[in-house]
Amino acid sequence: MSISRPLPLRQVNVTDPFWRQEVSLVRREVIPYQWEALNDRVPGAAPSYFMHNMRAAARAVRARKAGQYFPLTQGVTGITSFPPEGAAPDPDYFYGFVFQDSDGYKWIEAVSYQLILQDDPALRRAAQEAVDAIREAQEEDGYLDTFYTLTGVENAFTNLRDNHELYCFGHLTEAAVAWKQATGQTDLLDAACRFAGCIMRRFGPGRERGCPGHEIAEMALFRLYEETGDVRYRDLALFFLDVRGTEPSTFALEENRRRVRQGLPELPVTAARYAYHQADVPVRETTEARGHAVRQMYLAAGMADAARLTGDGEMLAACERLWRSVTREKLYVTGGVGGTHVGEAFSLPYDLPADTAYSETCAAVGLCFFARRMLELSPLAEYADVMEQALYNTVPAGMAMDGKSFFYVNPLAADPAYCEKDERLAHVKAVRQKWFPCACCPPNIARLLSSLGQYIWTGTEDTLYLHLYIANETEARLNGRPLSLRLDADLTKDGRAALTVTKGEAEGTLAFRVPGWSGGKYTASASWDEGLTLPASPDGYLRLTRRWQAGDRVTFDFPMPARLLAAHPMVREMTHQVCFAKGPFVYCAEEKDNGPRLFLLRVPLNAAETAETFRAAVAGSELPALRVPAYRAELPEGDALYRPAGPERLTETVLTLIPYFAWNNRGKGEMRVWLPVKG
Ligand code: FUB
Ligand code: ZN
Repeated sequence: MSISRPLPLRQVNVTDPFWRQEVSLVRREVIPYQWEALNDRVPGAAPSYFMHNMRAAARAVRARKAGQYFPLTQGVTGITSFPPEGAAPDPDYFYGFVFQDSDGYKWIEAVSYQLILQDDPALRRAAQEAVDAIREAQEEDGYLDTFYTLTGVENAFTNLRDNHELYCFGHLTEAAVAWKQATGQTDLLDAACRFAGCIMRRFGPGRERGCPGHEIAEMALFRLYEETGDVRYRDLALFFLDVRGTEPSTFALEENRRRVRQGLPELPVTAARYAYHQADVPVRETTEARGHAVRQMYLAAGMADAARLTGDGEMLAACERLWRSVTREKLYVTGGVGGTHVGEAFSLPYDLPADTAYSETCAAVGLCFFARRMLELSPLAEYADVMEQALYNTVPAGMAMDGKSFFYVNPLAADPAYCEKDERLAHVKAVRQKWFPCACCPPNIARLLSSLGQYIWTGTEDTLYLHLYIANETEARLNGRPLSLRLDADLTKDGRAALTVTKGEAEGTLAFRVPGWSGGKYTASASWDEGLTLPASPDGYLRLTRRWQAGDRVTFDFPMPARLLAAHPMVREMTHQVCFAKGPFVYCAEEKDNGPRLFLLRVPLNAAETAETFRAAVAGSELPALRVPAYRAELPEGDALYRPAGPERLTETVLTLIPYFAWNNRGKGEMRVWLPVKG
């Protein structure tokens, strides 16, 4: 393993025309909007109850400390609590999902990254208000989870499988580290460490066995360890990983304890029942991505951190198997994961339906976490290819181009007439939503995009790896010496990229990924050698070692023609269908450009060669678009449902395709990524 690490966010200024717009959209629209949502001030949107719960929990903590009575929240069913229909919320009650705290934590994390990029006193004040509210909601022993504080803190840690308090802890910790890095303040970090202390008094080597039902605490604890240097956090993360999937299942044991209290018979304690939670086998024995997709991706990211920090070869091998399972059998062409809405989960290998897809935005965000960590372990271009696939397609699809509404589920085909009427498609929304009762996705997009700079480069002492062609200015170090770099690129236009050393002098290697979409073809030239020949290493990176100095410039041209893609024949939902891609963008057809009944379109197999590229105006932005000669099947005469098979009658048409992420920004209508091939 040759470990590389992301360059600090502060040192990477994203200048890319496309991504700068996305990152500033998050700052301008999404973050202020989410603050309103967290305060339940968005008319017509589902209330978040985040600040409501924090304030109620703070009153409960104060009251109990003063020996006063505080009413417990009544009416909790399963993992949610809502006011009765038509009733006003009780100010002292917990509302929302059991993991509602995490929405605000993710928001603070996103704000922190934005503050690192550029200070903003108003934003900092809003985040400070949230931080103060969180600290006030913390119990004296460090416990911090408004659900249990308000429903009965004596039940804390009794249902790790379903009730997410370790998940909330994980998000709190991610936020706390980011907040410290942004502001230098340790207020939230102290809260996270006190909560960690409370968790460690209960769980850990020699104490109770247990692990999170929804992963994230693992990667958060590793981050806390790296921030503080306190090895107890690393060891707790390793403990959670080691307990997971071992016998007897801790989830089964805790369930039996609950059942005994309810007078119910005990159930078998075998781990095999917990594939949904990735707790059916020990993590080092994992062979397949399974269960809840976000959980699986967060676990994989935590496992990759463990491999990096401990050099554990078995853990690394498990990460590699998971990677292969996801990318060879379970990945949508749009970089989404999660083939079934049943349990928001990975489905069987090759089961990747387009219209009933789940492809949760959070799961694509989680895939980026996993991919970036795999890149840290070994710079393989395919890790960056997949990260890019998620980043340019499903992740931005989760957010409207005005930053004001969001998709949770990201189908690859949608027909509003069906989404709105067919129960089987109840999870697929025909239009983006202002907010969700379970609002995990919007703040996840915000935190990923706000920290985008951390996905572009990683570095070792003597090598800087450029993984993504996102234009940026970077203050890096190479063999201990500072080097300022500028990358010019705009993948919405073409595959040209230029890396210029703007300041400094240092000896070492710059390694440039050859994007998978270029088909391994490229030309390169350098300011000191116009006809530079630079063979890619087997890992897919072009390496240049020299004494770099201001004025050095390397340019690349990665061919970016329109491509027609087919799925592996085992993907039965895509039989005889194709989709278009150009560079990192996957394209889709929308009703707005192509009329209704998109399923009647037929694409000739030479369509990519005849495709014409143009810039289309979509929701006020200029986007790369394609015009492709194609066909539309005519409806036959008569109303017979079946007829003797024969050639279809086709009419010539011209297909217009826009990037998938931009669909549904021009009103409601049909959309398809995969289109039938002309027979
Ligand atoms: O359970 C917490 C989050 O809510 C998950 O990551 C999402 O899939 C949604 O269920
Ligand atoms: Zn989500």
